[in-house]
Amino acid sequence: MKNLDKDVFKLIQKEEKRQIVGVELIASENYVSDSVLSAAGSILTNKYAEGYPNKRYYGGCEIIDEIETLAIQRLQLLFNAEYVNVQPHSGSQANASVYLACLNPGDKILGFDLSHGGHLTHGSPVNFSGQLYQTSFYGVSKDTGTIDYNAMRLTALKEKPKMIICGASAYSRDWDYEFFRNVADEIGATLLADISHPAGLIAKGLLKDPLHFCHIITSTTHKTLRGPRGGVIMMGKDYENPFGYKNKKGDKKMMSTILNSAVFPGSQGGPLEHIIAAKAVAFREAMQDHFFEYMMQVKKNANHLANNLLDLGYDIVSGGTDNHSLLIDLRSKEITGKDAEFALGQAHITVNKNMVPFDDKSPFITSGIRIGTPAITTRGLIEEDIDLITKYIDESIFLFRNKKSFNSLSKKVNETMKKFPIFKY
Ligand code: DSN
Repeated sequence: MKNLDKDVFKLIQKEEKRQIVGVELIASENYVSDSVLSAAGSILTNKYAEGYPNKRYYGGCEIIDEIETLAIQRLQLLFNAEYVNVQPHSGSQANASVYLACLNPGDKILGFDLSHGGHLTHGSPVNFSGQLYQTSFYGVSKDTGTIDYNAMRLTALKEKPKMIICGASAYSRDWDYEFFRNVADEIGATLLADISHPAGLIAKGLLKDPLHFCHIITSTTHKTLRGPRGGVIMMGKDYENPFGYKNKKGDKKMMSTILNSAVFPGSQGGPLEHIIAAKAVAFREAMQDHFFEYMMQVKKNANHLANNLLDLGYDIVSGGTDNHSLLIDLRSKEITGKDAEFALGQAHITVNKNMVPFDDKSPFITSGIRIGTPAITTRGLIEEDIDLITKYIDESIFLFRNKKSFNSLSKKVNETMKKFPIFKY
């Protein structure tokens, strides 16, 4: 390629190398296909298309309309959803749009506690969601590390939130959406499921389907779904105003219309049509049989890694995993999450430090690390390779605690990852 900006492209090449030589264990990351990358890097980035297909505020949108319509149709098929919006720039934007559609500032919401595995946009005081709305939280039980459903119900009955949010950033178990729906019905609340993390597993039927029970679903497209960075909103079969939704002026309107207006013009301007094209490509990939095999292997790898770590004396919150991720409580290993993240980084293994439920350390230090298998599974690692990764994780922590060099370990990690190229599909 001619005329590249050398400063930027040298850095992109360095980052590409980092992604190739290391073990990527951040639960929310993945490697997209060449086709997704090509669409995301295409000339579609040049086009403004405020509005929706066939209802745009700009000329020249005929082809863009076809692309966005493809993305919509494919996402509908993938999740068996009746309503979808593919325009949110991110999961946070998708959630912001849903709140704008359903809530007034000052209304009450009930979400999963960030320090137990929830997400910033589910009511954290440092996020707009905790500043615009009155928040209360549910969490996990200290004994089991799994959601305390009865306590959640009691909080809901006491606080009577207008919206209940299920979904998490660091929770390795499946969700009882039916229980949440019953509680929402008891108090007349709207039920939102943010499935950003497990979306790919849900699409392939490997976890419970929230579209049967939750009024509205939001997701990102770049985690287990393995698409470009972005967000979506969906509704299941009940979508055309079955819950007596009214807009904020009290007029009865279709929820789909209210949600579309909340995305554009409510909270976003021009959609990122290059990203919407890349979403369309990823949704098609996720409809293929090989994506089911991929998701199965992601689960097997996560489960295998959890069992290996348990055998080595690590504490896993909730004792294991149903999905693609696990949360390790490092307190028994006498290392903080921050130090463990650093130690693994020295060995070219990337994770993020993470609070564990009932953590006594700050979010900058933490007592845990979160690990996920979507990215390494994309590269082709299976159970026998996970045995090696487990050894590398354990060795990193040993080397850090004993102040030893990481040179030989990081070389072993790089050699291992050479066998698993990216962009092979
Ligand atoms: N920060 C993302 C994650 O890693 O889970 C969610 O926003």
